[in-house]
Amino acid sequence: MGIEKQNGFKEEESEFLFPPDILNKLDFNKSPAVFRPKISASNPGEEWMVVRPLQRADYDKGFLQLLSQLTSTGNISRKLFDERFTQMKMSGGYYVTVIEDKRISKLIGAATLTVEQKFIHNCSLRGRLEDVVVNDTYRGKQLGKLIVVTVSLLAQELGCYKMSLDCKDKLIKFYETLGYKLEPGNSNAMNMRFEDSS
Ligand code: 16G
Repeated sequence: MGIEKQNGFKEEESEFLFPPDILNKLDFNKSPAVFRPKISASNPGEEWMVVRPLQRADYDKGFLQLLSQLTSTGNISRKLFDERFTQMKMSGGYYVTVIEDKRISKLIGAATLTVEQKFIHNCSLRGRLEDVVVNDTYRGKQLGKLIVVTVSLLAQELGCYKMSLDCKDKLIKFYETLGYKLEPGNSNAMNMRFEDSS
């Protein structure tokens, strides 16, 4: 099935936001995270699970419902989703990565790597870990670890000199086990909010 665009251009719903191969090549031995049992992006532990880039069709696979477990998503129409997907793909630097339960065609985990281009550090790149969410009915399958380590290794693979995140205080310990550190004197996240929510 395809989506008919206004300009008549047909885009496949299976279209990926970024090439999937790069995820399967990630070397999980490079991460300080300990997995018991051992799993990775290419071998997530269950044959019904897959770790892959976001697809256009994920609008129908509960992507937004999953994100709403993290924060407010607002009311996003298919058209709006589709436009944002296209913009992210065209601009590059957006690596929205998901875990799907293929038995029910539903997304059960997601995390985003965004890559910022810099002048500093010899025109380097900085990664940001964003919008990490796992469906809590899938507890005990190491999915939080799996999705965060996947995008963190991806940042390293893409040449980022560091990867940053902000999170709730209660999650600090979790991220520390995956290699993130509160840097002494340099660990504050500050926000200026321009809207209540939407
Ligand atoms: C957390 C998320 C951030 C997300 C924000 C949404 C991680 C590591 N951090 O800080 O990515 O955008 O929550 O909260 O997932 P907000 O709606 O209050 O901005």
